[in-house]
Amino acid sequence: MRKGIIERYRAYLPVSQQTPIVTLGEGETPLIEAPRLAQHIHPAMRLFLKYEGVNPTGSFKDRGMTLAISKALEAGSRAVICASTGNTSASAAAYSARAGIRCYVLLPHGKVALGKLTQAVIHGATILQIEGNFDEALQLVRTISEHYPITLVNSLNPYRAEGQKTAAFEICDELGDAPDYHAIPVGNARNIASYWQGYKEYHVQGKTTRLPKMLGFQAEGAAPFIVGHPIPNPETIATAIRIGNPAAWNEAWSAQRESGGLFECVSDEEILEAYRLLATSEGVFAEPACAAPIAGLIKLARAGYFTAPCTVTVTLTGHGLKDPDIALKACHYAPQTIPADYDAVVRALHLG
Ligand code: AN7
Repeated sequence: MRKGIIERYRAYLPVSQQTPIVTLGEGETPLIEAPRLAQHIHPAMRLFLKYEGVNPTGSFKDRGMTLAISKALEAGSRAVICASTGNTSASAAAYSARAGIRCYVLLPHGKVALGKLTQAVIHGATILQIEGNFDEALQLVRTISEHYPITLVNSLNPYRAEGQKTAAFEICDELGDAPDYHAIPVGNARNIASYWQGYKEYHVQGKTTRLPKMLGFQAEGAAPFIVGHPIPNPETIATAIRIGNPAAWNEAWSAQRESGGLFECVSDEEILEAYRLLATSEGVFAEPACAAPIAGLIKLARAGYFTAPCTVTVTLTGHGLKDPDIALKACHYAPQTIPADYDAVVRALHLG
């Protein structure tokens, strides 16, 4: 049975025997080697995909949410609130239902993938869509959590980061050491900081011999780390990372600086191309935001960034089924309907 990340990594997490554990069996996600994709990117690269889409609610958010909700319950909280581009709200809604507490959600109107919205609805969250973007929603829920006894479960909640660092532990446990590079999509920027924290903790404990360079990738239209300051109107097809004012600004820069990594951005076209490439060449379906680091690795390799043989891990943060509309559009799918007839099928398949 999957114990969940709190039981698995209890020694590294701020829990006690008194903490009520709210879990859905998150973590232990597959680390999938991707030889075809690696060959496409750089012949001397070994590439591994950390497929976080198979977490209970379909994204990496569950690692932080199990801890945030458990600690909220321990503190006697009866309600939580978050702003979200979709995955945080899906996870918060599910873990709140599991814990038997209320969940309030603020979403940017019209900019949340249907699968994610559906999850918040089915788990019984109270949902409001605001006429504004994620950054504005986050500001609102921060203020509300200061005025009412409602726990904020956005990644400003320190337990979120603690839970999310366990993905780095799993990678090291499986590879036997840290990778040379870790590539990851960046939105509010907590996850890149959490991974870096996880890699550092394992290194200090003597579990690994090295630290990876952290490579953070943003969409061109939502790339505050590339322009060097927050931006007011972020825009990208990868709605998960449609964020202009990252909350973990300083921590993410520290991860980049300390690790000797970098931030880079890719266009929506490059994202969609990498998104299809991942699905067709490796059989892995991840949501568009996850294609940003794949597209980014392709871009870096073309620029000659990778010279020696290296091991690269990529976090695929969310499941592709979250956003089927984009997938069908990206593939220009046009249904072909034919008679239920043997000859018609053979003809339509160009077999005879
Ligand atoms: C699939 O759900 O911010 O850089 O409100 O859903 O830690 O913010 C989601 C972010 C990457 C970026 N990939 O992670 C939210 C939200 C996916 C995501 C990110 C998100 P951070």
